[in-house]
Amino acid sequence: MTAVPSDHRPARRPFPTGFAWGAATAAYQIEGAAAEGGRTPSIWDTFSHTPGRTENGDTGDTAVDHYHRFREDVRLMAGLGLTSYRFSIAWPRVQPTGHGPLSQHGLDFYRALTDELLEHGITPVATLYHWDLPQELETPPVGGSAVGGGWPARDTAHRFAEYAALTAEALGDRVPTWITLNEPWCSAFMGYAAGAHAPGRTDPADALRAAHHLNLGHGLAVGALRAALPASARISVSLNLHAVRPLGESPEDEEAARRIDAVGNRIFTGPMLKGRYDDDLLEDTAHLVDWDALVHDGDLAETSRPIDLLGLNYYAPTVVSAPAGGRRLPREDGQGAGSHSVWPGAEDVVFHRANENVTAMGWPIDPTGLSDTLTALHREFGLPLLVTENGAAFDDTVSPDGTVHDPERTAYLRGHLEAVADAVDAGADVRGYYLWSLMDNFEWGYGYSKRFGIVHIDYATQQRTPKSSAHWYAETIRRGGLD
Ligand code: IFM
Repeated sequence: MTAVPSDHRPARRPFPTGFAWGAATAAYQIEGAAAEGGRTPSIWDTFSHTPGRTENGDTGDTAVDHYHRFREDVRLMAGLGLTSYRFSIAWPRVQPTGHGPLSQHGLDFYRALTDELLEHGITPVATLYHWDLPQELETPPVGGSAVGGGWPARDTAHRFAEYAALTAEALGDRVPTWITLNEPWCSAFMGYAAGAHAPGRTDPADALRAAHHLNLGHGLAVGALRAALPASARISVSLNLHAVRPLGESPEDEEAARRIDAVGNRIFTGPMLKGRYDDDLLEDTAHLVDWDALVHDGDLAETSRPIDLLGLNYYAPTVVSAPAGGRRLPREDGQGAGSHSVWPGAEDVVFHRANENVTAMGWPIDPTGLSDTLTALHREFGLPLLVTENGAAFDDTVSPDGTVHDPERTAYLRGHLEAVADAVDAGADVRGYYLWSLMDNFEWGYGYSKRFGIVHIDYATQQRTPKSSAHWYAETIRRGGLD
């Protein structure tokens, strides 16, 4: 990367000493090399290769070829001055069948990546699960085997803990911070209720089962990680908590917000951080799933094993109001109002999207949701916090001189770092910020049509070009805070 001009001014809003200035990515979104080194298909390979599932039929087969270009990418990170990098480990690359021994080939890739990071003074943060379940664990079990059925099946939680233990034993000497799951809400509800994410299933009861088994898998993995890692290791989870706001002040709108908070947020924070599912959540979803049968004795002690840091992924607030004409009674079969809704038990709640001041995803730009959520998490749980994702997609263009000028992204990042500073001022112990994303990449169902990176990718040549937001971020890091 070319040298970044610096005006040597000190930060007006300095961040705490030791604050991690990071960027985040995920394996399927960047690695490519989908069939190399013994990697087997994940549910996202199957889903993206199914016609009609992703924009333009895009897949992660090649992505941004990070598997072969990781050294160049680490040099880019070092040039920006990143102090930490959050990546995810592809489960089907290190444990191709989803059970049994690990692949040395797969581990070698992550050993080389983490060595390269450490040599450049960048602290690795590894996420164990960013949505790429080995396909063999999703395919229904055959011949009396317990393995398969995806996250609605209890066995998958145990498979995840086994994978976590083996991976931590292999890489624990070089990775100080481990994140169990990324955005389990998306895995459960986008994957098994709405069908918009892999594996593309649309059964609200299965989505709730998946949510519990993700909670269980998280807790079992925390136990396994503690046993495998040095005492100094830190363990976390990344939740995309919805900053839910009622549209108006009516009790009906407040009730709509309560319902979304229950199935959007507390379905994970409850079991993970308090050892319980709240009664209102159980009541809202009782017509869909038998919670007494789903949650076994001892499960909630597992799900709530203590973690060291809580990771928050934040992009935009969620504004809701009461269903027009009043709440619709659920049907016994869970179908009816929005049968492919991503909100089981709250299908009739009305969501309000903004038309102005939005990103290319149509997501409203409102950093107050970030400061509010960080402050609320600090008050409720008292844990050290990380912002493990935050960023924006815009329709970037390359100028004739080859540069990419993205002032909207810089403004977004600046506004959200201000929000982090506000939360710190209010007492929240925020230890780091990982912007999403280091590079443009495969944005799931949107394929390559949405660009979140601070580094532009020319997908035809794989050329990397830091955008103006990258230069701004580098200067912010150098200064240790906001100008
Ligand atoms: O690209 C995703 C990421 O994989 C998970 N969090 C949200 C990002 C933007 O949609």
